[in-house]
Amino acid sequence: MAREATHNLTRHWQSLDAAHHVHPFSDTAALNREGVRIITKAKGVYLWDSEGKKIIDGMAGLWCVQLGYGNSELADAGCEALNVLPYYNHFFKTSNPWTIELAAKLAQLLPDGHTRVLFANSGSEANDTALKLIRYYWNLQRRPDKKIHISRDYAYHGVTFGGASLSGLTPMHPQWDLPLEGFVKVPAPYWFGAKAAGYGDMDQEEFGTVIARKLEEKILEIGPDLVASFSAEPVQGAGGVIFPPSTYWPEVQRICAKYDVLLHLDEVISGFGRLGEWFGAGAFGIATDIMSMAKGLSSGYQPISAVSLGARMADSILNANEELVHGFTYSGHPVASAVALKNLEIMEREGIVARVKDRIGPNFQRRLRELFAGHPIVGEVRGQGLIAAIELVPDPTERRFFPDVGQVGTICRNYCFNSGLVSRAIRDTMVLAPPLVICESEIEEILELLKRAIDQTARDVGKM
Ligand code: PXG
Repeated sequence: MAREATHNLTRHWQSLDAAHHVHPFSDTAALNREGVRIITKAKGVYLWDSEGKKIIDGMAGLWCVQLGYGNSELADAGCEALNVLPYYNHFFKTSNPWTIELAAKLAQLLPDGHTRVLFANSGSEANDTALKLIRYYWNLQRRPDKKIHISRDYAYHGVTFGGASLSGLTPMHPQWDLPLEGFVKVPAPYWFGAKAAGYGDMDQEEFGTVIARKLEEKILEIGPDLVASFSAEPVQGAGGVIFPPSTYWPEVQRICAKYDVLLHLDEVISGFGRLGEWFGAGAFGIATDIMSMAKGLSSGYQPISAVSLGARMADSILNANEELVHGFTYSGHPVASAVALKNLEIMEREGIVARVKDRIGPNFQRRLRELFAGHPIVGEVRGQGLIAAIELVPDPTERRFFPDVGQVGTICRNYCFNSGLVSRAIRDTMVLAPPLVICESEIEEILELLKRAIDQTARDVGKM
């Protein structure tokens, strides 16, 4: 397409978008004054917009494109299913080969005991499904009073009534009168923010234990007989890439076991290799009763999610001798299943997870730390595998935030975006989670653009 024609199309699409399309998590009126950027194609770790500008995607879409864009094997797998069986469901004593094989493949990859999966179409649906199964489990145990769902500040578990109620990002609630009754929060194990939150100068290990014990205090305050579950991301993603101290997960597991509280892991971001293990459960040694997964399951090529049941829940639910009154029109969609199955096959064949663990992940983490050591506005670099956070602060010797939280992050994010790098700013924390197939030179390209953006930001705020 000639550049001029493409440019005209940009205006055309922008005006149609402004007239008819309401965007997620956006002020649509403000966005329309600015005009959206229209992404027209993608390959590997790169995107192109309708003006022909090339952009490097440091976020793998929304933390999901594990195999990068333009993988023709994934496209072919989807195409084949579209041609052979574009739709059929699992409601009427039926199934299809792709969904069956996907379930069996997941059972191989999932943590011990997780041999049963239910499918849905998004992370939010997976989490709502998980909440319903948790309720059902306790009803089957004849403990119907166990109904309270505990989760954490800064958690992101989706936008449906259940998912948003579980979420601990407070701006997600007031527009919708959420959270629903029965959803309770405890603090996040956010060590970098601990001093500002009034926890003093505790070291990371002590802080991890203190925050885990907040869960115990909350369970005791509510009454263990009323608490159904604790839901958590192994590493909190959209809440700011919060890595728990090493003491946190062992203590949380002890507490859940002691008070008979089901542990629900949300692996929507941490699953499928992001941390250099198949699941965050493996990365942190967490034994879990129920898990939600989505995003990287299909590398984002198709909307598909799953919930897996550990032995305890599966035994109870599958021996209930009654119909499980739940399921979506598109649960285990053949096309989405075919793509997810191929995605897992490629990840295994190419050793993607081991590559993140042993080579590209450690290199990415080392280079980030080297690059920002001693930087005048970088307070911390944290991460593992191919996920990382860079805290922008007024004084790197103190764990203290800029006064108008979010402003500096937005400045930096805009510099990134304008220079052709997609990075996320969460409050004043810059976040990277590139496709797992990224190579060394592409990492260097991202780091160079990010460094330049952070330098420019430092100059803007008078720190450089
Ligand atoms: N759990 C976690 C841990 C997530 O990160 C969901 C559940 C919900 O998934 P669905 O498929 O319903 O969106 C998510 C999604 C961001 C961003 O800006 C993050 C997500 C979604 C949209 C934006 O970081 N995570």
